[in-house]
Amino acid sequence: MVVVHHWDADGISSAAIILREKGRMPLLTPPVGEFRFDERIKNNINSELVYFVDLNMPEEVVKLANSGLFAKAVFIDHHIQNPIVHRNIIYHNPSVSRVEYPSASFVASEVFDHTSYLTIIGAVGDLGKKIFEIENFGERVEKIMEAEGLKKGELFEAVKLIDSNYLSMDRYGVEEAAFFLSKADIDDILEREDWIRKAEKIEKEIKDAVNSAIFRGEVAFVSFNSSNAIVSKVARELVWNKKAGACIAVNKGFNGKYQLYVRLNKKNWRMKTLIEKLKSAGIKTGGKAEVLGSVFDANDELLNEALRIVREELAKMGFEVWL
Ligand SMILES: [Mn+2]
Repeated sequence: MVVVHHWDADGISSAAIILREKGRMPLLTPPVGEFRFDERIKNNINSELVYFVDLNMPEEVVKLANSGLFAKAVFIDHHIQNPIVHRNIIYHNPSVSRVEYPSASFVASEVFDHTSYLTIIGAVGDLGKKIFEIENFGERVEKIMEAEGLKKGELFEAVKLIDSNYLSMDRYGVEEAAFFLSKADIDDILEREDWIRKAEKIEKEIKDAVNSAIFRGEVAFVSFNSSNAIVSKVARELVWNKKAGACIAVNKGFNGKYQLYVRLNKKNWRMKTLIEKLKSAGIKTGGKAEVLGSVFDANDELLNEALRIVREELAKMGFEVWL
């Protein structure tokens, strides 16, 4: 058996639940930040049974199944997606048929009849403090907290430490984290010195970037150099806490690549056209109504073209254009 899991706290805690219930087995995560199965995964899932957890990649899993790399798979997820119907895949995702689940860790806990702090760590990881306001699940989280003697602060801290692995782009660290959680209790997490150091470094980088942002009117612009995957956190901070109407964040030090990230505040959720325009310009971009992210080769011409498009579209939304 093998587990393939998402790199965030939800994927890691869900994988740990499977190890606790099914015994020790190898753990694999995709290249951090990329939703694809690379050669390393394809070469290591040649087995009787593969668990795919918290990876919103049903089509890709079906492709793997059809290529005969494994005998059977169990697919556990909570993202809204096209359900899998395949003779070799057992599909668990209540979000597509019953009620939306906040995390894969809740789905895995039900599939394996498991309850522990791992059940709620994934939900706190995916939703933050919003989880406590979600019908039914909020109360379920509080019940488990009470039974396990956990405080909210401890959960938030543990999530931060677990997520320091993917934020620092440490793929092996992510996989080791899932194994560690399969044996650890929450105090062991809170005491992991190496994770504490990683998280501190990341927090400082985020803070420095946020403080270096330039505001003009409603628009915040920030450019920084970081090998860590912090750009989305920087933009969130600027829009959610520093009250920017729109934030444009550029990371020119992302391991040989450039990252461009744009986030809009709630009043201005209409990013669709901008995403399409960047894509048509040949800039790999993903996103939704309020947010977009691009990553491309470190090339100033491409960046300037991307920024020109961003400027143009933000002006159409009524933002003052000054870049
Ligand atoms: Mn998740």
